[in-house]
Amino acid sequence: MSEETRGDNETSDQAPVSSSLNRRQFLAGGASLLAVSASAALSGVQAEERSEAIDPMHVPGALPRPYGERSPFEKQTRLAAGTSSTTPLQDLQGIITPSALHFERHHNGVPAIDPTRHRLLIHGLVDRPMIFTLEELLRFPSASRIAFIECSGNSRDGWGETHDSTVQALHGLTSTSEWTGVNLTTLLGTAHMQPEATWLLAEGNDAAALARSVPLTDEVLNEAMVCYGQNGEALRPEQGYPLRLLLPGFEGNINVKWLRRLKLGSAPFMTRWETAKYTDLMPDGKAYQFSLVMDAKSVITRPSGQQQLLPDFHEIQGLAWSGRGRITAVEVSVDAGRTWQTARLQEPVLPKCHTRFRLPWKWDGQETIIQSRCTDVTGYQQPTRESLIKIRGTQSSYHYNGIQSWKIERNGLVKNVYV
Ligand SMILES: Nc1nc2c(c(=O)[nH]1)N[C@H]1C(S)=C(S)[C@@H](COP(=O)(O)O)O[C@H]1N2
Ligand SMILES: [Mo]
Repeated sequence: MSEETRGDNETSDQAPVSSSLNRRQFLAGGASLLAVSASAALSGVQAEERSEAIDPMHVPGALPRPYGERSPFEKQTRLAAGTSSTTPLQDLQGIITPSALHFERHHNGVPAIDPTRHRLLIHGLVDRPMIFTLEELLRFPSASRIAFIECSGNSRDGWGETHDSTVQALHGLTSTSEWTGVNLTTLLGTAHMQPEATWLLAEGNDAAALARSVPLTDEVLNEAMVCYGQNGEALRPEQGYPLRLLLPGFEGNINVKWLRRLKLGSAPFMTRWETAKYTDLMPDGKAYQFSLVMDAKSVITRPSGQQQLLPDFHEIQGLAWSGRGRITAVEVSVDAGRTWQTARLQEPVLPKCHTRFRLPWKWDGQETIIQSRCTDVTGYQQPTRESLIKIRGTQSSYHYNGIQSWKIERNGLVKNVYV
């Protein structure tokens, strides 16, 4: 290959192997890649020649495959703890969470559901009780919406003592997908919902039989969807395959997965999920029920807990979201909250959706604390931990949205701290 051609290729999609990589390490790490992706192209080539063939410009690449996998060099994963797993927020790009990394929360495991046998029942205060197959639902006019889902227990460690942790472990019970399905009102119209209907019971087809009451406010009627699609394909089993309720901005648990039943009523159904669980204990011993909307929250994802920085240029990045609508501003402090700078919001900025923010920063190597705080379309500003606890006390398990503080130590290590 001539030098000119090589020059052209260096600016093409296929970047040359970095010369700073230790060749031996690279070959060792690349062995499995070769075995997996280039095996067809390389069959019959001797082992030594394979090592030489690692230069992607000198060997034909892998052939097309029916269902894609990420590069074997990419290692970020969900982090499972009991019946939930967290999204690696520190590794995400843009605003969409890959389906394979969407956080999971299930109260009694992920059911295996045959979509041809799955049914959705709509009954209660309707003139025409209906049972839908998935095939029938797929024939209704469809809608798509990019929205975050967040478990109300996300960030719950904030109610307790501070401890060394990562952004994934602390705040990773939230993810964003493009959801596709049928608007709830379309189905309620088909079943002829009666005017007295003001609440909806949504029940899942899993061993937890999770069931929650949904108030039929204008907002819910305008935005709720019965979804079968996620990021361009069918829902993942973990996200409710083959059907889930989507209530943008509402706490995770009311986005009922493996949806089998919608019952219309004129009062909340008071399931155990809204009495024994998912209430917020206040300092006076009373509990809030039906605290359904997720308030605005933001968190710096890079740099974040347990990462290590060099005193150099960095782009601070993070995510902000609000269950009440669009994020209108994110401010970042690099001096423990004394001064705040406006971060740039990366398009698209969508309502009830993760919004990425960015701010260039040169770390001078001095110990400091970095924070972000967001404002949503209602004018609500994310509170400090102190002001949140002043009102809510520390007995809550849910709906923690205080400002996250990351301390940068002199050695560059990033620690979760309270200020
Ligand atoms: N049927 C059913 N739906 C469910 C759950 C469940 O256990 N069973 N968990 C809920 C909880 S607590 C949350 S936070 C969200 C999580 O959605 P995800 O697993 O798709 O991220 O699903 C909700 N829907
Ligand atoms: Mo949850």
